[in-house]
Amino acid sequence: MVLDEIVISKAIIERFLEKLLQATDVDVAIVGGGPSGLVAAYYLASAGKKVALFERKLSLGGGMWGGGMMFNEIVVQDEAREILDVFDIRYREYQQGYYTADAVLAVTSICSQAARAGASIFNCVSVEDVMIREGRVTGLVINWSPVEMAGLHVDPLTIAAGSVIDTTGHATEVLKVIERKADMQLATPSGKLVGERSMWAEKAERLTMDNTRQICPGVYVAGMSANAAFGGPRMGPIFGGMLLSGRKVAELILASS
Ligand code: 48F
Repeated sequence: MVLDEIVISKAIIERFLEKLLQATDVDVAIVGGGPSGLVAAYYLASAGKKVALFERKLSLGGGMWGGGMMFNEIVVQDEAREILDVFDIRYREYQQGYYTADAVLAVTSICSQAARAGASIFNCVSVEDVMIREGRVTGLVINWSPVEMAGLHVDPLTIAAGSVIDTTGHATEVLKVIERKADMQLATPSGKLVGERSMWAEKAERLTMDNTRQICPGVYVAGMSANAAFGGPRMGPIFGGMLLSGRKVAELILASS
């Protein structure tokens, strides 16, 4: 067989366009491919939802690759151990209630299961805005990350979504756009973004679950973004809350549809 570069190019272009066309109208659009977004994508796609996940960076996994300070091990507490089992991530007990897992194994396992479950994952794509109709977020405005990075004057494209999840981590990027541009109250006491507080792992892990919820019509928030939105503290390199939050947001969306 003689390999033809043009066939290779056409194969990539056609197959990618199929994927992108499919993603122009989804049940759930997830912004951010860190642990919480990927876990949510897995549970939603496994339940038969049409899911697209957009990640700004070339690599998925968000803040999980680097463990703590680039020591690529993560800590997961007892409550979230069952999620490590779901994704077949090997772990070891460090001391009672604390488990460690290899960060690379954790990211690749969750990512692989999300993709196998049928979620369409778009890396190198940034969400720069939302679409709003009658007081509800109904879609996302997307562009290539290199366009954003180079500051090129290139208009984006838009996709429709039944629900949007902000799993952008510390940045709360979708919520910031909504606060800045839309006449919409968030479900915080002030109706505005509160912003994250300094490190307190115990409190933060608990609050991550409480703060995982619908935050305005059409938009849910999960992971570190949920804590930042509601004024919860950061938790550092313990990842049980992120995994449980990803599952919780999927359950909330499934229960509402
Ligand atoms: O930060 P990130 O890993 O969020 P997470 O799932 O997990 C947080 C932990 O990693 C850690 C922690 C506790 O253990 O505090 O930080 O809540 O992943 C967020 C992802 O969203 C991407 C970003 O590149 C990262 O990979 N992202 C952020 N803004 C956008 C985006 C955007 N506008 N469009 C697309 N992707």
